[in-house]
Amino acid sequence: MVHTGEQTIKKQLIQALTSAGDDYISGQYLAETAGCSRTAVWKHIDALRKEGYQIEAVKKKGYRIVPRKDCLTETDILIGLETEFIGKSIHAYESVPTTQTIASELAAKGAANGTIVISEEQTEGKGRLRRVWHSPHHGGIWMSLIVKPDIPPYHAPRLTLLTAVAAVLSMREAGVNAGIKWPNDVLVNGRKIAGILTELHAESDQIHSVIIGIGINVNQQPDDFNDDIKDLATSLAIEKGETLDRVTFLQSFLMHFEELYQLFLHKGFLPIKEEWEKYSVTIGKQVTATTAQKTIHGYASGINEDGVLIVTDERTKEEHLIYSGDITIHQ
Ligand code: BTX
Repeated sequence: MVHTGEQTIKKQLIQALTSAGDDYISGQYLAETAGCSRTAVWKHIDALRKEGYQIEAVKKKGYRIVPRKDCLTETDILIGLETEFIGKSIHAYESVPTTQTIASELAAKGAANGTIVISEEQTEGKGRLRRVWHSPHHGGIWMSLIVKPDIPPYHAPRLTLLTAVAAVLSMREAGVNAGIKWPNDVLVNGRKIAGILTELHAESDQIHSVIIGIGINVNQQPDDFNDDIKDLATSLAIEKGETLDRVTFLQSFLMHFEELYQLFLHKGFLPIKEEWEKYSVTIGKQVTATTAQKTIHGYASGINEDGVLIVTDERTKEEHLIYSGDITIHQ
């Protein structure tokens, strides 16, 4: 993460170099475009190389960028990102154990609302309940988003549902018909394409931060999935039959998230709940709900204003509120 002024210069340099394509452009031209000295151009080109850009420098000709594939760098994500505050501060890594821990540490040190931590690979990606989240190199989007909403801590689970809606909207925009399985699985044709893990840092009546971890399978092919998830998982590329530009997809996700987040803060949970129900694949189905205490077979009739699933027992007709657990859907 760098200061805004430096980031603006880097963005301008990348845009100028990219639009020049195969041609070299002079240091002087770059300096004029970015409004800085030639020494500053050199310094920022050096910083961009460290971020992973391949930029050639040839005497008397100038600079040229080597096109590269879809990398989730801070500069690439910021170019064209139209949000106000979500994703405006980015910590991008090549490989980390889990983005969740880094985000928690940054939040404790006062990271800005909307900061994201993203990595090309996670070696210890976490799911819920100490499950593993497979996060192979260059296949997906593994990201933790820090938000600091002024809401009571017990409302924080609503953000999980909101995030699932943002994921579904960005997937549908990319041409993939995703749905939501309560509480947080994003599915396509019954296979998991994304997972969400929300962690709360709060005192009894006040939220310090919410760390929303989201893993989205973007460009994996069937062989990229481990044996244990081969039959359960899918990716956007598998569903669409072509690879996607992860940066564009991420920008669309962040935009949808910000819109829904603002809506939630200003208008409450109802509009989010309605969107969630629209894309739910659980509501209106016969399900088996397994919680730590019990197993219920019944009809999933809806969610309440806390995002709690309502299941009506088939035999007794009693309504059960499912706060957390796993759901099997029977067609
Ligand atoms: P979950 O507990 O709902 O799902 C975990 C289960 O999903 C696993 O037990 C496995 O069966 C399956 N699974 C594991 N990896 C994948 C995958 N890549 N695609 C499809 N299915 C899979 C869901 O937990 C929460 C996931 C959050 C992941 C993000 S990534 C960024 C952040 N950092 C981090 O460590 N976790 C979050």
